[in-house]
Amino acid sequence: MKWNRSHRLFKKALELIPGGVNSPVRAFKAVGGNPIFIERAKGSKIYDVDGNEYIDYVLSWGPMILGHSNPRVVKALKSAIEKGTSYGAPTAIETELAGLVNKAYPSMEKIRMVNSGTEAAMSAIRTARGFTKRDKIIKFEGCYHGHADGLLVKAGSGATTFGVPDSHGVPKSYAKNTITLPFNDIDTFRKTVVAGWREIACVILEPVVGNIGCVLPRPGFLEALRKITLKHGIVLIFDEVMTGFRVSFGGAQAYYGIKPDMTCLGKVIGGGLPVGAYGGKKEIMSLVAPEGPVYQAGTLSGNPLAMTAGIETLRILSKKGTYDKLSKRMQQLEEGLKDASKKAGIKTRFYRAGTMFCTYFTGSDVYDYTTAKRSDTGLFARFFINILRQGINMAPSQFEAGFISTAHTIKDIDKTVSSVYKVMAEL
Ligand code: KE4
Repeated sequence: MKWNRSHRLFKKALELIPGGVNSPVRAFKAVGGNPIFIERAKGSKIYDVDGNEYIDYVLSWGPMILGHSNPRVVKALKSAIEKGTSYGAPTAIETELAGLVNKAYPSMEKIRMVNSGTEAAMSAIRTARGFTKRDKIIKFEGCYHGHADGLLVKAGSGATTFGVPDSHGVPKSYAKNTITLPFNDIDTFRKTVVAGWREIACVILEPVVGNIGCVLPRPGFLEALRKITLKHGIVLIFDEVMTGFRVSFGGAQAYYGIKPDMTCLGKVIGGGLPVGAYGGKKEIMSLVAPEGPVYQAGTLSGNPLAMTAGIETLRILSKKGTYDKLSKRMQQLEEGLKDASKKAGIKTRFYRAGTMFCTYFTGSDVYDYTTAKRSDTGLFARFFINILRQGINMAPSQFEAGFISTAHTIKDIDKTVSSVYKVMAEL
């Protein structure tokens, strides 16, 4: 497989863009080699500038749940773009998308659209602080909620991948209001809350942690979080930017039956265009400007193109049978990947939640940041570059989730499984 054009483009990008990329995880730093540059994408496939075709399990880190260039989404965007790209004034389609989100996430009684998951998480936290008049927040090790200063403390995703879970440039005064606890450890959580609840505004978590791979909540963990936060007047924020419409149509909150006070969304609800959203109880969200004193704003928030792509995507996802098909496909992939690593004699642990998954290169269970970090990242890196050569595009980090789409066919799954076996057998 040749990557000459990608290498030339990367060299040029390095002169103008930090690390040659506009988001660190794309840089292949954790797996070695240079990133491939993409030319186009269609359905379950992406094509790089050297003409190579890949079955795509990154799917833009989650948004492309219908696969790339879904015909109905493209058609809707084409007609929307004819009417202009941004007005800086309210439109009916913002209310329409808010309505579709509210129907799928009834806990989100009021919703504010923003432009990224980072904006959603930071704004939700500011609102929770305004509501409780408390300053501290609790997050969990390995959870990633975007790159707002106070959240880059033991963060997941690229921050874990590159070993900078505590980013430079974040003043100690910011980080001191962030309490970071081990995920799935309810005793430590309970002790922390009992000792300091008067100062704690909110708890924010990924209910399934997609930013250290795919770490599932232990039975009872989410329920206990809900009970303890309710008791102490602490706002429970589910960051479902990744799990939203991925774990199920109603996200992790529907799947696990937990009603958070606030939710962050992103990715899928923009159908691949820049979007984020935060929302929750009316009494909390009524504090958000201009209704209340918590300020938050955005030039392109509720952008007509992002709203259009999001509406079309949710309309298709809400069609009966869509998630049955996705879960059947996911099941086939899970069985195949587990079988391939067993036959190849490679110790792995596979976890999935709905249509997101992760294969850890480890022989022991993974249930939090520490156990995820025990994975053999060197072996993963060798696996990654070789499976890429087989035309399978996986996330370029052991600490990221993989995703499937409605466009992935059984033929894609069969090819993926046979390629994984071939590569693993040669590791
Ligand atoms: P964005 O600001 O990247 O739109 O969203 C931040 C964010 C917030 N919350 C969760 C649970 C997230 O997963 C993310 C972003 N996810 C990463 C992938 N692990 C985005 C990929 C990247 O950083 O390039």
